[in-house]
Amino acid sequence: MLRRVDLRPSAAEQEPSFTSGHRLRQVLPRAEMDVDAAIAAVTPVIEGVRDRGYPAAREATARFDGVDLADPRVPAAAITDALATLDPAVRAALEESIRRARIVHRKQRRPTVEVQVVAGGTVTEKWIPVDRVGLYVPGGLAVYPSSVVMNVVPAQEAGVPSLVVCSPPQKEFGSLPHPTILAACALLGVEEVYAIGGAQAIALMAYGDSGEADGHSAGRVLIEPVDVVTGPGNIYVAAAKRVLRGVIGIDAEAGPTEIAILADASADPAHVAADLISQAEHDPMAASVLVTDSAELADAVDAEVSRQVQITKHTDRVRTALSGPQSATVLVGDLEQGLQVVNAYAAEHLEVITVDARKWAERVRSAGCIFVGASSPVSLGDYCAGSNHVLPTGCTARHASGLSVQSFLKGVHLVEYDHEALVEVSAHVIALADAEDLPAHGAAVKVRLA
Ligand code: HSO
Ligand code: ZN
Repeated sequence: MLRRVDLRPSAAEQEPSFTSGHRLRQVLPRAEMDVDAAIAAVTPVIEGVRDRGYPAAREATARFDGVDLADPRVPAAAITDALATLDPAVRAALEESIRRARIVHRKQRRPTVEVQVVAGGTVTEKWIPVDRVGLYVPGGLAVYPSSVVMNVVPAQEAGVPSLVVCSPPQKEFGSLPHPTILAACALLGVEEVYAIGGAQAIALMAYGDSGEADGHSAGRVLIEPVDVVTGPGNIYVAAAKRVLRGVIGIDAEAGPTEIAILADASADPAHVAADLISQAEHDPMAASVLVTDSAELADAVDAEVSRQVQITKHTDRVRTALSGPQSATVLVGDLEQGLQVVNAYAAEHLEVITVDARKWAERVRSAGCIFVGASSPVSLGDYCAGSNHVLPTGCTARHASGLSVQSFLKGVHLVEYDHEALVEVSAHVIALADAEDLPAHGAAVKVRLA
C-alpha cells in the first residue's frame, strides 16, 4: 500500500546531491494544501464581519452550517450540563491530560532577565502575556476535546487573563458545539464560548462586535476582539487566519497531520504499522512516512499495514491516506542517511524506533515533536504525554515550533540608563545618527548633555 522511494546508494535514483535538504525534499512525499485558493471564498465573509459584525457572521453560519442563531453565546448552563453528562472515564482521562500538560507548560514560563550593559545602564527583558486570546475548535469530522486542552493550557499557563473558545454549532446537539468540547471547556474553567465556526468565527474573534454598527445587540457588547487566535481548522479557517494575520497574531497554519518514523531492523513491524495507521485515521490527506535502512522491516510493515487496515474502524480514510502520494516508505542505505531524510522532511511528528533511539533523536534538527523509542507512540503525545499536540505541518517544522506558553507571550525590553551612562555613549549615538542623516536623533541626546 505504501509506495517506495529508494534512496539507497545502490539505487538508480541516488545522486550525490541528495545530501542537501532542499534536493532531498524534491523526491520526498508531501501533501499540498492550496490555502490561497480558499482566500477568495473567505474574503467577503471576513469583510462582512469587519463592517457589520455578528449579523454578517450569522448569515454565513446559516449558509454554511444550516443553523440560524440570534445569539451565538453558549449559556453557562449548557457548559455545566455537558460536564455533568460526560462519561466518567473520558472525564478522568481529560483531567489527567490537563494535569500532565500543566506540569510541562508551567515550566515553559520565562523568567525576567536583567542585563547590566554598563555601570548605570541596564536592559531588562520581560515576558508579558497577551490580553485576550481566541481558541478555535473545529467540529465536523473531527471532534477533539484534546485540542481544547492543548490550546487552553498553554494560554492559561502563560497568564492570559481573558480567553474565548469558538466551535461550530451542531444541529444534532441543539445548535450548540459538541458536548465533549463544552465539557472540556468546563474542566478548564473556560466560561466564554460561542457556537460559531469557519472563517466567520475567526473574523468575529479578530474584529469583535460592539453592536454599534446597527444596534443589533441591543446596546451590549456581543464579543470583545482578541489579540491572538490559535487552533486547527479546515482550509477556510486556515485561509481566514492567513488573511487576518496582522489584525491578530496566529499560531502556525495547521495542514493535514503527518507522521514520519525512522526505524531500523530492531523495530516491531506491528508497532510501526499501527502508528502509521493512527495518524492516517485523521484525514484522507494525512501523511504517513516510514524511513528505514532495513528492506526486511519495510516488507514486514507492508504486511502488517495490510492486515491492520482491514480491521481498523476508518478503513477508507486510512487507505486513501496511505496510498496517496503524500505517504511512502523511504529506503535508505543507513541511519545516517535516514537522519538526513527526516531532517529534510521536517515532519510534524517524528518517531525514532532504533537501537540507541535517544542518540539518533538528539541529532534531529527539524521536527514538530520527536517521539523516542518503542514505547513513545504519537498517540501518547496526542493525549497524555504532557507535550503539546498543536504542531507545525507541511515542512514548517524547519522554522516553526509547536504551541507553547511562548506562543502567548510578548517579549519586551526595558531600557534604563542613568545620566552618566548616557553621556558615556553619546558620541557613538550621535555618530550613527549623522551617518544615517538623522540629525534629530543625535539632537535628542545632545539636548541632555548640557
Ligand atoms: N495528531 C493530531 C492531534 C490529535 N490526535 C487530536 C488525536 N486527537 C495532530 O497533532
Ligand atoms: Zn492524532
